[in-house]
Amino acid sequence: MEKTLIVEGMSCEHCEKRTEKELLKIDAVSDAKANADQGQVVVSLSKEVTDDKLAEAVSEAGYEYIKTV
Ligand SMILES: [Cu+2]
Repeated sequence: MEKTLIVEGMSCEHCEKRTEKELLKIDAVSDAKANADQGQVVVSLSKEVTDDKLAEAVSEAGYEYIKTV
């Protein structure tokens, strides 16, 4: 399963890596690909995870989770 997160505040490759790293700490997240230009992160999930949990990781990285599409 894949989810696309809308995230504000990422501006470069460094930001992308920070966000991906935090998301990958979540057990259910098997892959994370952030795109600062588009303000999106695509996460691959091996099992169910709440949007709250994903939002928490984004916030931990220092960026603003807007919504999941
Ligand atoms: Cu950056």
